Amino acid sequence: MTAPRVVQRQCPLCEAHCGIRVAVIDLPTPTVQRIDGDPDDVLSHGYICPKATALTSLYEDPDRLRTPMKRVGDEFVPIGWDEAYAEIGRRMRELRRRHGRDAVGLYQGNPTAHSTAPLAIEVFKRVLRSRNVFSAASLDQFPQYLASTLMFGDHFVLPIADVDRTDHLLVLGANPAVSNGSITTMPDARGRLRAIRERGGRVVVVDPRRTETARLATEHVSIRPGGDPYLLLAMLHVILRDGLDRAPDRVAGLDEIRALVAGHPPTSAEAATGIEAEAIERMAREFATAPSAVAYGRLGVCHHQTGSVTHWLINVLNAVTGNLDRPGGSMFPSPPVDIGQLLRLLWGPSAYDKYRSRGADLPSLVGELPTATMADEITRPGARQVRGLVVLAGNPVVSAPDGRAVEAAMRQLDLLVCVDLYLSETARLADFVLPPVSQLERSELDIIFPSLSVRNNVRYSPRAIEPPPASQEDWDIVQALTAELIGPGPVRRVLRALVRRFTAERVISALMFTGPRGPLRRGRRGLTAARVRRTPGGVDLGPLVPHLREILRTPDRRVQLAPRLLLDTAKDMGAATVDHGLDLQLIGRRHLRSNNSWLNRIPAMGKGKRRCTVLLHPDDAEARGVHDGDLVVVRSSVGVVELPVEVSDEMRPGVVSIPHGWGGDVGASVNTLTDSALVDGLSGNAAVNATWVSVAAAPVPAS
Ligand SMILES: Nc1nc2c(c(=O)[nH]1)N[C@H]1C(S)=C(S)[C@@H](COP(=O)(O)OP(=O)(O)OC[C@H]3O[C@@H](n4cnc5c(=O)[nH]c(N)nc54)[C@H](O)[C@@H]3O)O[C@H]1N2
Ligand SMILES: Nc1nc2c(c(=O)[nH]1)N[C@H]1C(S)=C(S)[C@@H](COP(=O)(O)OP(=O)(O)OC[C@H]3O[C@@H](n4cnc5c(=O)[nH]c(N)nc54)[C@H](O)[C@@H]3O)O[C@H]1N2
Ligand code: SF4
Ligand SMILES: [Mo]
Repeated sequence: MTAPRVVQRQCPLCEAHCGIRVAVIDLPTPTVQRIDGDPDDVLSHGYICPKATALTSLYEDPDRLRTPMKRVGDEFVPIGWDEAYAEIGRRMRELRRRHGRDAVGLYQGNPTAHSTAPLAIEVFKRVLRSRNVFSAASLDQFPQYLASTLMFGDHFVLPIADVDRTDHLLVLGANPAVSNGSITTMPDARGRLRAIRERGGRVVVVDPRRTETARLATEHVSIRPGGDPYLLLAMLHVILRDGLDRAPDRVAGLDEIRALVAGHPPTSAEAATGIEAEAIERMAREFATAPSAVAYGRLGVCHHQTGSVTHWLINVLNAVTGNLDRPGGSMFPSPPVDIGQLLRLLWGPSAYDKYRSRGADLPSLVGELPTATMADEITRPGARQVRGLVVLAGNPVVSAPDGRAVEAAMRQLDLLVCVDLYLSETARLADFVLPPVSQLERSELDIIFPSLSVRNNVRYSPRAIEPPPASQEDWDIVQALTAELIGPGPVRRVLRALVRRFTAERVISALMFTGPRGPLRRGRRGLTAARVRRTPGGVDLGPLVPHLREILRTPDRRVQLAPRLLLDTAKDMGAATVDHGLDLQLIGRRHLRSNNSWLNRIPAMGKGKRRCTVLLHPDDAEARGVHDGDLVVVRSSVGVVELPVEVSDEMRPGVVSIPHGWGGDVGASVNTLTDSALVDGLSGNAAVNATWVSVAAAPVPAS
């Protein structure tokens, strides 16, 4: 047997982008023999999680689509690429001709961020010029985008936790031990967190569940869901009251913050947080007096009606304690391609509230409407109604709140085109499904995650396996759809000719050449894409360095600590969410062996294993007469699901957890229970963790 060929690249399944080594035997047919961690990788140093092996399964899976499909009645039939494009193009153009440019919308899903596709997607959006653009970002990080827009002047100036150098990490609503970091790329988060403790630092995890991360921490603080902004206000109160602040000069608005938090002593936060005032006092002092400290928040705080306020307060806490833009604190990477600048070139400065959704009256952010309103924008008659939708690498039927309403809305569309590897719960409803090649069959130089990593770096992923001749990548599919939007004629001919020259690889080379580290600015020492492509394991560009002054986009070049909108909202914050007479608060979770809505369908990831369970505290279980393994009925104001219960004292009493991403064939979708009306009113982000439910033993089926 011939020795396998080994390709060093990254796993593009989650934000960690760990380096992997793919051993491939080419004959008689290309077969992946093994995937393991790449010790040469400059960021992950050999770490991988169990999901990396799913890449083999993804490549081999007979259920993965390999040809475009067209719906004929209730069936899907294979169709050629050209024929599919032509038909989709004709129908998109017809809808736009009859109903205007908003008639065709776009939903951009999470996996697009893990390829070069976003470059092509921005061009698609430019040509589409529809107000009906939605994405997974408003189910995820819109609060962070808005906080950055208002405080730093650009949504993509995103603070990153310098976990490798900090002395004190305060985690609010994130579980990096499972997620491996998000909007802070930190492969092997467990190792990095352990290292903080080993060097004498502290890790404090604020979470209603004693999570995998909490178990690694110095301290777990069990908070009531939604309590975080009150905790942060009270911590700021202590810090400013006791003169523990060290805010740098280039901030504006410290007096307004002082006035705001004066009215929020720790005792006033006890009810909303479920944390004793004394503990809050101590948390504040420990944070402020640590040599360096950083507060880091993610989905657990984004997914609340107070998402934007909380992310703002996290940034304020980092700033007033002198930890913004400082080693060991909250920092800003120096990537080789300035994504923010690129977006500004295409769209102008980060836009907020340029237009609003018709029904829920929510603001647009960076050219998108909140996905929580998508079903409504499809079903609500009127001039801007969505009649055709292109879904790129997304599964909103499972991932958006009130999934059943999304499904019903999808069925009502005149045209649904899904670009997906699988017949997902959403793609199943499509008129056309266009499948790109699988992850191992494409090459890419990642220009997104260097903007979000704990250490400056840039890495290349060559394809491990040659794709079949007539196959297409997301990049090609999006280009073709863009050409179809334009329609036949000279403009399209010119564009097509240009597109053939501007492959993703060439575009990225040019962006790097002209980028902040490229030869155009740095001369002969400049970093080129060619060098990155020649360097397996990637190019290490050193630790993060303070440079916020250079990237701030606020008019006065100062960090805005107290943007009026956030300040006013915080002054007005109600105490809790409406419980509809239900008695338990529902939160989400993730599992190391699954990824959002789709990896759990892949055989290698243990399809069907008992992971989609309701976690319930023993006291709550006892009160309801349910035992571990029993089936329970979970009811919200929106829907009902039936799932097995897992009794666990890792839950805070009064709080239950159901993992996100199940549904359809495996388990039940938590988004059957979530209400699309629950959003962070400022950013429009879905507030799925603000859901109230009841849990009861399922009726015993009659035998
Ligand atoms: N209740 C609740 N809801 C949530 C969350 C939660 O925590 N709780 N989390 C939210 C978050 S953070 C996110 S990011 C969203 C995710 O929401 P989405 O992006 O809508 O959903 P995904 O589950 O990521 O689905 C991705 C789809 O893309 C396909 N796919 C995978 N790789 C590729 C590729 O390379 N190209 C193409 N074309 N297709 C591909 C998959 O088969 C799958 O159907 O869900 C959100 N929804
Ligand atoms: N294995 C795996 N890794 C993933 C993913 C995956 O599906 N599987 N998805 C990827 C994606 S798209 C994303 S966006 C990231 C998400 O990355 P994370 O945000 O780190 O992941 P979550 O598990 O959603 O963590 C949210 C935490 O918030 C807690 N929480 C809920 N409500 C509250 C609250 O009110 N306050 C506080 N303080 N905590 C609360 C939950 O108990 C949970 O532990 O993970 C990425 N990585
Ligand atoms: S943590 Fe796992 S899924 Fe994420 S990039 Fe690393 S190996 Fe892939
Ligand atoms: Mo996400």
